[in-house]
Amino acid sequence: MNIKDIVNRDIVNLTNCESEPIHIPGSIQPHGFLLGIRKGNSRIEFCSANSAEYIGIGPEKVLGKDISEIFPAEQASRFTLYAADETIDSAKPFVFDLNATSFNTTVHQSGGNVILELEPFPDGTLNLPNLYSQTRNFVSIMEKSSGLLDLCQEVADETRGITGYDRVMIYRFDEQYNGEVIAESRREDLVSFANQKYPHTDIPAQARELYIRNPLRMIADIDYVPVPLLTIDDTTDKGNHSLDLSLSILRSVSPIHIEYLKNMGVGATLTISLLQNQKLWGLIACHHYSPKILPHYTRLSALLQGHFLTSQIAVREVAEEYNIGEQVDKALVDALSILHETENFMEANHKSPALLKLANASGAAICYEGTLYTNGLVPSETELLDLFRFMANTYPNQTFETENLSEIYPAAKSISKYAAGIIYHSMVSGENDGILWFRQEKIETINWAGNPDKAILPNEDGFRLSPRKSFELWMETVKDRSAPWRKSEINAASSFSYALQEHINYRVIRTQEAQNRTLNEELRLANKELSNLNWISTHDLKEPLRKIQIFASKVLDREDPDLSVQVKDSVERMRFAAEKMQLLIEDILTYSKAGTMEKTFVVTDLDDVLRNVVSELQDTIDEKGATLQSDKLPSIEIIPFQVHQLFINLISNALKFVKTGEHPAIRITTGIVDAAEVPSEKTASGRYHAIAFHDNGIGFEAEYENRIFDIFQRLHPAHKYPGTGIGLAICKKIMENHRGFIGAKSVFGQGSVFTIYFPVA
Ligand code: BLA
Repeated sequence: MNIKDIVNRDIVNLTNCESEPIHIPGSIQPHGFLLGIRKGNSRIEFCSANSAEYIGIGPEKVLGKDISEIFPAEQASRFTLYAADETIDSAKPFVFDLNATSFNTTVHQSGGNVILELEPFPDGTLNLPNLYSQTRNFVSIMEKSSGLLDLCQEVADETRGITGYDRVMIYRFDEQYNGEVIAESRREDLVSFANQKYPHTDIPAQARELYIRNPLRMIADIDYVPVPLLTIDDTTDKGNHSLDLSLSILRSVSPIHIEYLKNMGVGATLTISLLQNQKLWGLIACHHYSPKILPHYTRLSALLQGHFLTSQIAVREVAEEYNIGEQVDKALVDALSILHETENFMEANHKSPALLKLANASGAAICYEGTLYTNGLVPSETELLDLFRFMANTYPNQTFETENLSEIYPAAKSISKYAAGIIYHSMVSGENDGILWFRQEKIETINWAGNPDKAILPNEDGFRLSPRKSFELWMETVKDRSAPWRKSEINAASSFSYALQEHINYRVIRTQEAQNRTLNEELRLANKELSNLNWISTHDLKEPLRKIQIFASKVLDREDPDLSVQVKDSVERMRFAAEKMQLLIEDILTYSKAGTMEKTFVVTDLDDVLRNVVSELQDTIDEKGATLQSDKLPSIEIIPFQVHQLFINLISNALKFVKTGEHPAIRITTGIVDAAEVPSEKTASGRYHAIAFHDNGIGFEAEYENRIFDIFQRLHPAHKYPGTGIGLAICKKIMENHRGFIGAKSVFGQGSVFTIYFPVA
């Protein structure tokens, strides 16, 4: 019979350790020996090379034999029953006795094999732990420790008490599996590792994977010589003879890791996985500075500490999140009340500490109408302006947060000291405006307690693997990164940003209101001045004008033969000009009165108004041989004297602008129309009485349809059609006073239609 070993001799080094198949080393640690049988069979297929040291029988005599040929038949048949169970309870290991030695036998299935790991009881007795007192202790710890860190400290102390290791650490992973020692219980003379940080590469992915499946590992003596696993070399069998030792307790450990521990001066370790949601949350890592074999039941007690701690992690983390959330909320409330109490938060309160606390930020900056307002630790002004510009372009009208700004903004590498992580909210007040909260780079914020230099022993190959190197690597992996933002912090920052935006909007409205107020005041003064002007035009202008007219008339009436024809002509022109000026003054007066006079609305029958107007204009009508025809007009609420004026103006125009040789024919029609039919750009709404004045006059070009209502707008030569150019402007103002409109349509040379629109009550 030929025997071969199944040792994995692939060379592992620092560059390929991620792919080292640590679950199939083909060797074990020597503090026990290993046997392997096929499932449902009792022939021994695998045997570790050290069997003779424990049972006095070498592998060449063990391999190929039945269990019952090595151990007493009674034990062998009990074992067959024990191993047939689908789930083997590790709390009840099998015990083989041979030559007055008891072997604690841990049994598990691996693929098609059943693996037996036999360890002699180190102190010769089977020491059952006092689970009752262990549990009672934990419950009291649970009650007295308030936070997660307290609890970890207690568990570290308790685990050291139970196991006797020189150092017990609670090691926690971050999202990238970088680790940190968050609690430590140690022999007093040892240097502390508390708060030390390690990169994720110190525990490669396949190792973490393995530790999820197998929650406990022990290295009993760092200086051990691995013991090969042997099997029968059957040349006819080309099968794969490797043995998966994932769940094994004696598995030989990766040489890389051994080197690491040696460099630290460690003699033995025990590691227990701490899981949360099927992921590795952390480890309980125990170090001893000399070899140490922990008996089976003590290992189980240590494992129980791990279970105790794991059971509390989620609850404590939620409680911690809650506490932080509460502090954040409080800071938010403070910040909001400051915001609401101040006129201009940017100017007066941007340095308020609550602004930072609400997001647990190390700095904050507001960019408002291009001006920067900063609080706490922030990059320089130019760097900030560049960053705001970048954010406004990349995330317009958005919010954004990151713990690694340089990932999206390479220029951030130079500002990581202040701005490794940011929360950003854009604001609409001006170009590039927004608010930023900053977090420093993690490295900057380390409160360094453990000195990694102290955690190494001198070694001739230059500490290739050592905590010092690890720490440098950790710094590389977390470079330019801040601690991640919590949900509560992100939410508080949002709430504050929205409130700040409102604050700014409110300020804009307030400034506009103030501007409107000043404008109104200016308008009021202008109006007052205007009515003074009216006063001047009526009294101060009219009076001298009247005198000019009187004296001109006197000169002309005297029929003085001494006056030359030329002088008479000049005086006549002077009188005419004065008359025109008087007319103009009167019209301006009417126009301005139309705006300023008291407006009393009375329900009036427009037919009555029309009748009065016609009788006032009767002479002209007769003189021009005009005809006037009207629909029945409605009764509406109007300012009667103004509408009288309006009708006078419209009908006078129709009588005035006639084609030579024709008699004016005026037709007034009425109806009700929708706002859409009213010729106004904006404010028409509801329904309107539309009253149209049609004439057969000279009309005007379509382009004048709007301008015709402007003051002093004249379309026709004054000598032919005299007037001041104010009449239609007065009509427009009157219609405005009635919340109505006026419009004009015409075909040049064929007549015009002027329509007035009164809102239907
Ligand atoms: C495994 N590395 C581990 C383990 C720990 C550490 C806790 C689990 C193994 C065990 O149960 O003991 C790391 N141990 C630490 C750290 C401290 C500690 C950080 O006590 C700090 C106090 N290791 C490296 C590098 C590589 C590496 C650079 O530092 C690879 C290039 C590999 N570490 C490595 C491997 C394992 C490991 C392969 C698996 C060991 C095994 O289970 O076989």
